[in-house]
Amino acid sequence: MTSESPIVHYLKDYQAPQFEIRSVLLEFDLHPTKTQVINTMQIQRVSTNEDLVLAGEELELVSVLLNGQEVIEQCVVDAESLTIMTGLSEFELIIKTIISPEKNTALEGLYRTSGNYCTQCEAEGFRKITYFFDRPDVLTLFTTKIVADKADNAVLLSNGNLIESGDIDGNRHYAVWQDPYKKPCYLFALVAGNLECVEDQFITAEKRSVALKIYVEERNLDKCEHAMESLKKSMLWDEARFGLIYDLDIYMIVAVDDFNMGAMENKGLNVFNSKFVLAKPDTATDVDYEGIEAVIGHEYFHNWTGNRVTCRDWFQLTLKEGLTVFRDQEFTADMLSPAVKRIEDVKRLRSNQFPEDAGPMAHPIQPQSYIEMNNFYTVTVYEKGAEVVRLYHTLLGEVGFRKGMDLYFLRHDGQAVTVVDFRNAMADANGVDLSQMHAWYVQAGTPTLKVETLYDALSQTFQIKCHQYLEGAIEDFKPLLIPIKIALISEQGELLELIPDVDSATKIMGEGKEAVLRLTQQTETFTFTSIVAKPIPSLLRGFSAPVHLEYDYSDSELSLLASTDSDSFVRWESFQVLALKALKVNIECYEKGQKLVLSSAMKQAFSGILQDHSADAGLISLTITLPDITYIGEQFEEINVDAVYHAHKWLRTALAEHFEADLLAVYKRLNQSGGAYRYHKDDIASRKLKNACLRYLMLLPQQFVLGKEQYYQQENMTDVLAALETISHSSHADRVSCLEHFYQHWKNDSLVLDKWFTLQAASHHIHAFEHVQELVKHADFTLTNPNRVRSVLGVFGRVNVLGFHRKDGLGYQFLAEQIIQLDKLNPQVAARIVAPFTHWQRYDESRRKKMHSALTLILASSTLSKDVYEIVSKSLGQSALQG
Ligand code: B3K
Ligand code: ZN
Repeated sequence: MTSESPIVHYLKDYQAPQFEIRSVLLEFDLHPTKTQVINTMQIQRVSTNEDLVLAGEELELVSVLLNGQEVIEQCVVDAESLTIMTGLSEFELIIKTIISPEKNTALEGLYRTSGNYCTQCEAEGFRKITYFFDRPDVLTLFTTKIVADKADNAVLLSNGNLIESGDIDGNRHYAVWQDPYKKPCYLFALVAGNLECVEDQFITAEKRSVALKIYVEERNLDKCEHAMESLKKSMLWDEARFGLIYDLDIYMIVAVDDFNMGAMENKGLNVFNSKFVLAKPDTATDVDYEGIEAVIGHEYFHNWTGNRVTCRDWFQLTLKEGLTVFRDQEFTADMLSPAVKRIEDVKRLRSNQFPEDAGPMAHPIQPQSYIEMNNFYTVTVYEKGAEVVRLYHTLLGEVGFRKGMDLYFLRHDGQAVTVVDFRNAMADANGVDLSQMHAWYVQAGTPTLKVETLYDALSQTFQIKCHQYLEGAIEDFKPLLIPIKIALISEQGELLELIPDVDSATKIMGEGKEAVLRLTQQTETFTFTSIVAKPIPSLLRGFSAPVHLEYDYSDSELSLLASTDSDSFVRWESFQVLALKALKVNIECYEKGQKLVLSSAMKQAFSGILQDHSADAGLISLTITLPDITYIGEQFEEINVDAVYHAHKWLRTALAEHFEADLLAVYKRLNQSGGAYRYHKDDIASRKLKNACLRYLMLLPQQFVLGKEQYYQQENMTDVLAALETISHSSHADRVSCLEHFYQHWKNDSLVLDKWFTLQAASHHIHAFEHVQELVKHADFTLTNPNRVRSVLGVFGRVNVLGFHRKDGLGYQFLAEQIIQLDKLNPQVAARIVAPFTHWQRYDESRRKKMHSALTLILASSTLSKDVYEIVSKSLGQSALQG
């Protein structure tokens, strides 16, 4: 550890800022190893007499002028702060520091990427640029002057509007940017280098023209069209759906290759991982295209939900992230297929967030403490946070939700606020009491919703009894407000009219054939009348709350729902439950050494779905794809990796064998080559279904040629990669030559090369582990590029069940050693790679011990960052700092 006892930050300790910064002028003189930063702040005291303490790390302090007087001798400087003793109530402070962007491999603060300069400040990176109140509730007006060599830095960018620029001498030039909006320093950005730009414009609803500029390296100029289209669609969508209009005259996006996450919403100057900007049909898959549209939208939507209204402190992160994810989910749903999008989001939530919520890193969407804030940019804060925002939407309806959003902006534009302010706006705008929603913010864990039903033929009533609980939390469990969207279906598959009895009517929203049960107590019963025959309940339609649903459906009920329900989520889910049942049976068979079985219920449902020509191809593809291995594992207290892996593979192979002809027919119908690539929901859906069929067929050795032909014949990356992925899992003699062919073709395109690394790191090949050991020695592998690291080490730990969980523990040891090396360069990314280890207690005893040793090995590293320390120590239960 760098520091013996890491500081723990608690929400309960929050104190309002003691000083205000009226304005700040930042003057950068850029140099790879000696960038000078002059920070001139106009400061006003708010409190009585506290000393001025500014955050700062890894800065070389040159001078401190207080109202023009050098006071450096009277300052106290330590590794994390600068304290200035002064009793003045209003003063100017000028701090001069030197930093080295070139040496910054953590990619936080000001750093270099491909010879260009760029910044990343959220959450607490600004303190690596200059001494400042690096907290989101200190908002100020920024002016930024950048001076740099012309030859290496043709472009000089920062937030806001360019107000001045010019030459200094023959070799150097400068630019001055001014942001008219007050902002916290985490939204500051600077970019300089030799970049080219693609330009367009957007005319706002107020008829103002906004210049849109996407900056990339020259060789990537032909890959920006989709990003630009996505930006224009986002701007239009936010105006139409939320009445939110962009507020500056310029919107810039810069794509960089070395970036710790997806993108960053800096005011007027978004910095993006190039993965979420660059696309051409031959280099990017449908998933990439969709990711670009979603992330461009997400960062754009932050301009209102995040920038105009920001967070009071980092414990409120879900205020901007949960809300902005909800908004980007709705945007993608509107651009593509709402049904497919909802199911994909639920899948992601269950496979990533549910395990996090059940493990040692579990935390509420509003964490109560942290050591390193960057560790809390989690699926819980983001995705579960978005589900909680969706609860308001379900409870209030689109109109009520919009009223709440309008009031939120009316009250809080220009402020740094809390999740309670958001909830109050939603409640007040609709005249309702939403205080019970608080429990969703402070309680970790995925609640279980247990449903039982009772049909009484005599009174023709149908009772739905709902009970909620949280595993392990018996005494201090606070019942959550859970909206349960339902319908009742007759045995013929028809939706029934819902007529609640008098008691239930007050707790049920909606009328007609779909209703929302408002569960507010731990146990409640809802009764419907005039039901002439026992119905089948269609529960949690649209996945109306992030819970585990327990209801004892029979196989025939599941089959009926899977084939006829009008709610696509429930249709999909019913098949998934059937498949899970089948997998559980087979896992048990595998454990007992018995023969594995393909049940007739499974065959019937699979065949029904495959033959359903009326259904959306995207939905069919999602439905025929079995639950993923992580989600299956989650169903067991102790995960038997071998049994889960083998049962999963066996069942897929059995389905492929049984339905070979049908799968082949669908595959051939959809595998039309020729025709230009279109990013359109119908084309995406048919590629998705075709490749889902290919994945099954490639489990049969006699069908290998299909994948090989698709690989060599198709031109769009979606099809090429889907084929190569199936080839990479196989042990076929042509595997090596196909992978080599791809490498030779794409070795100079780093984003495509990432895909080549990913395929091999995820491979089910019997020697996958040895291959991964070779990959980290490959000339194109580097620990300094986060995308490359995630492609190999991230994928290996998360996806490669066979390699990572090798019985001899070598997979664990390998990853632990890589993490120790990576942590010295980039703690933020290293901490992410630890994630697969955090669930060590869920495995068999032998694996538990080996994973524990790997975690202990990491913890013993003499150079451990606080990022990795926090995750590892919490996983080992050595820290009392839970959530
Ligand atoms: N707000 C950034 C994430 C910053 C992560 C800092 N470790 C991107 C986003 O969520 O839009
Ligand atoms: Zn975000």
